Amino acid sequence: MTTDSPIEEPCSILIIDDSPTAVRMLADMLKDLGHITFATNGEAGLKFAQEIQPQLILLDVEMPSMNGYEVCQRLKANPTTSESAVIFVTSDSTMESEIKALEMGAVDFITKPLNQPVVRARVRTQLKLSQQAAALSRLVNRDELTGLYNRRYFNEVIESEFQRLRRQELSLGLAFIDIDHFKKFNDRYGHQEGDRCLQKVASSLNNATLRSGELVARYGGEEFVAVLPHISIDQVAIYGEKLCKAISDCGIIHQDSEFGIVTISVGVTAAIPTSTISVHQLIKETDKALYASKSTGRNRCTT
Ligand code: GH3
Ligand code: MG
Ligand code: MG
Ligand code: MG
Ligand code: MG
Repeated sequence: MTTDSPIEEPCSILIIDDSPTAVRMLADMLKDLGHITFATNGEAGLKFAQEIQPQLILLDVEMPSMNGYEVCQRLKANPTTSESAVIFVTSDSTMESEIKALEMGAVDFITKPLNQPVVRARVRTQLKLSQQAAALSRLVNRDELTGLYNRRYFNEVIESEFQRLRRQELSLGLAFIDIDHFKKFNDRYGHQEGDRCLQKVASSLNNATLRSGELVARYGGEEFVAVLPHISIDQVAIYGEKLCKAISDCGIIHQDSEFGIVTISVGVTAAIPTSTISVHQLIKETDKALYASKSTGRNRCTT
């Protein structure tokens, strides 16, 4: 990795500094490296960071009302903003303040007066690192064929959501989704067409799952799973019906199915997690509901 090699993907950089002159200088130095936004106080900076979730934040230390250290602390404490890399930019060049900044989770520390090549080199390095981290996280958490989250990530989310909703005494919904007669689809149309069908189904399921906090994953093969926090059993049943309709509306021809098109069967459950039920039981219940959909005719949702 060299500092002048191109940055591959569009990056977003947020500058938080109370001096408009400093903002202008930094923006000018970095304008070709990404999309630049700025805020001239900590509160506005936090709000922007939450909205745009930038790869990189250049953060001034001395600012009225909320200083850079406090801003950094809040950024790191909030899961929506904690992944953004923070570089402190300050005229305080003492060792103590550098240590303090790094201890707060900053990845680098640049002192004023600003030296353009140094600023650019350090910013490029962080942008590259953040791109590599994003690529790695895609590899670990996503399914290659469909782009959906994979089973590994689902396992992680269902465990943490189960614990969170147990503490909050709120309901957790789960949906299992299985394509009907998919073996026959492959047999007639070929494996490549089968892959394209999986991609279409995956994207329709994803589009039908819009609320924040909800997630659809590929569980394996032609099976998918959705995690739906704060949902009642009635609502989760409506969601399951909506999925069935979304897939049949795609109208993917399947001559060897009794419906003439590709359909799915869905099983759903919802429960408030307690100490007497486990994630494993919730999954088993949902799987049982899916099996009921299969054995009573397919292309339907069962609770
Ligand atoms: P049912 O309606 O009972 O669910 O029947 P089914 O044929 O869908 O179920 P079965 O479990 O018998 O077959 C699943 C098929 O899914 C078999 C397998 O070849 C196919 N499959 C699994 N993963 C992939 C994939 O990544 N690509 C393709 N093209 N096919 C896949
Ligand atoms: Mg300042
Ligand atoms: Mg299956
Ligand atoms: Mg199937
Ligand atoms: Mg099977």
